[in-house]
Order: sequence, then structure tokens, then C-alpha cells
Amino acid sequence: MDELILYHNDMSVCSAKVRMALAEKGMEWESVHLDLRAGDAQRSEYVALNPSQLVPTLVHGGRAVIESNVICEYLDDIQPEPPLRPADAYARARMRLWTKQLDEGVHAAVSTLGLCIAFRDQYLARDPEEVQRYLANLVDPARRQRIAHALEFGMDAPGFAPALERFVRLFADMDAALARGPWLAGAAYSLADLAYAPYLARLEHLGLDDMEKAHPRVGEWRARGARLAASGEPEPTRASTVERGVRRQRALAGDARALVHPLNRRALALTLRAPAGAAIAGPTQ
Ligand SMILES: N[C@@H](CCC(=O)N[C@@H](CS)C(=O)NCC(=O)O)C(=O)O
Repeated sequence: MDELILYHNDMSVCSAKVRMALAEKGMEWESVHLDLRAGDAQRSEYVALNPSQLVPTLVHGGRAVIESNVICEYLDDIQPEPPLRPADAYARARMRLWTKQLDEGVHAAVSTLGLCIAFRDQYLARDPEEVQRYLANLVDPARRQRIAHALEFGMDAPGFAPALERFVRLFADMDAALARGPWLAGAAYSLADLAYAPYLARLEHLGLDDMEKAHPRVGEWRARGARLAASGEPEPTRASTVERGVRRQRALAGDARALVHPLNRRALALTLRAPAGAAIAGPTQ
């Protein structure tokens, strides 16, 4: 098979997803690690591969494939064993409804929570002009605004409570799906299960795993997939960087809860109780 090169980042949930798929398939790949905070994804050589300025990008036989869900399906096409998409058309449609949701809000929500709670201070520690340049160079205006708000307001950002609310709904949906079968798309482990594992790990690192604890079926599902999730861990050489990042996230998440703005505190409290399918009520003050 032609050479596979993965442009990725250790802490990126979308990259972890693709690393897991590669590991599941036992495929060899070459690693090109990007320092996202240093703006590596905005450099012209990388933008030529991925005009969205995002990781991951897979290059196979000299041709770039972008978007982690698309990459995972591509890998399943070029290396069909073991299959990561259900054979049954209906189950496959269900699988795609799960992966589609990631691109339609769930990824943005986890990214908002991560930035507001933990990663924000990495940006604030940098030269403000450099951060402004980074923001100005982002091609997606919605993403630029989301990040700018998170950096300016932290957990007071307007997107913080809606991001938590998105996960309240997601956990209720997962719980309902897992009541019908062992895996999200039904009888077989698929890209749907694989794709969500890094997101739940990120919530745990952010100290937001109470939602998972409130839905035992989701916790059991995650434990069943844990062996597979472990395969997406970065190479040992960079493991310590990731551990440091995760420790930092945990520590900051702990402190951060006390600092949540009163308007968002209600949303956080409701989320942590995670009543199945509950909507977050508006602010009380
Ligand atoms: N829909 C894209 C989302 C990719 C994405 O948002 N990647 C983040 C990391 S998880 C990124 O590259 N961020 C660039 C940055 O922080 O500068 C995919 O699934 O590949």
C-alpha cells in the first residue's frame, strides 16, 4: 500500500479518532506533529493540504484527505478489515447520524468547553499581538468568533452554557441508543463508537464526567470501548506532554468551577446533575 502520512496533534480529539482507526486496522503510518498554538495549521504548506487550517490531514500516495470522519471512512475503504462500518444499510445510516453530529455542533461544543475551562490560559500567556494575528488568520469566521469569545470571557463566554447544554442532550441520546443495542449504531462496534471516545475522555479531563456518571449505560459502553480508545493514545515520546496537558486541564477545571459566572453557574449545576433530556433553564438573575 502507498505510504500514509498523518498530520495531527497529540491533544486533538479529531486526530485521536483517526489514530484509533489506524490502530484498529493495524496500518503503519508516518507522523507529522503540528504545534497548533504556534499556528502550524495556518502555515501555507499546511493550508495547501488542508484549506480549513485544521488537523488531522491524511496524505495517502501523495493525495490529501481531510476531515476526520471522512478520513476514517476512507481508511475503512482502503483497508476493509476489520470493518468499522456496519454492513446493514440502516445501521450504517445510524452510524452516519452519529458522526455527522460531531461536525454539526458537538465538536464546536467540546472545543468551547476546553478553551473556556483549560486551554484559554495557554493563549493568554502568549504575546497578545501574536494571538490577534492567529485569530485574524483563521479562515472560518464562526470559529474565529467562538475562539475570540472564549479567550476574552472564559466561562462567561456566551457559548459556554449552550455548549454544556449540547452535552446534556447528547448523553440522553446516547443513553437511548444504548438501551436498544450494545453499540451506538446497533449490534456492531463502528466508527460511531470510535469517534465519540475521545470526546468523552476530554469531558473527563475537564472535570465534566458527572454527565457520564449519571448515565450508567454510557459509562458501560465507554468501558467496553476503552481497550480500543487506548490505541489512539499518542506515541510514547510525546506521552508526557499529553499527561502534562491533561493534568493541567484537570487542575484548572477544578479551580474553574468556583469561578463560573453566576449566569453560567446554573447551567453548570444543571449539567452536572444531568437530568436525562432536560433543557437548561434561562438565567435566574
Ligand atoms: N471537522 C474537523 C474538525 C477538526 C478540528 O477542529 N481540529 C482542531 C483540533 S481537534 C484543530 O485543528 N484546531 C486548530 C487550531 O487549534 O489551530 C475534523 O473532523 O477533522
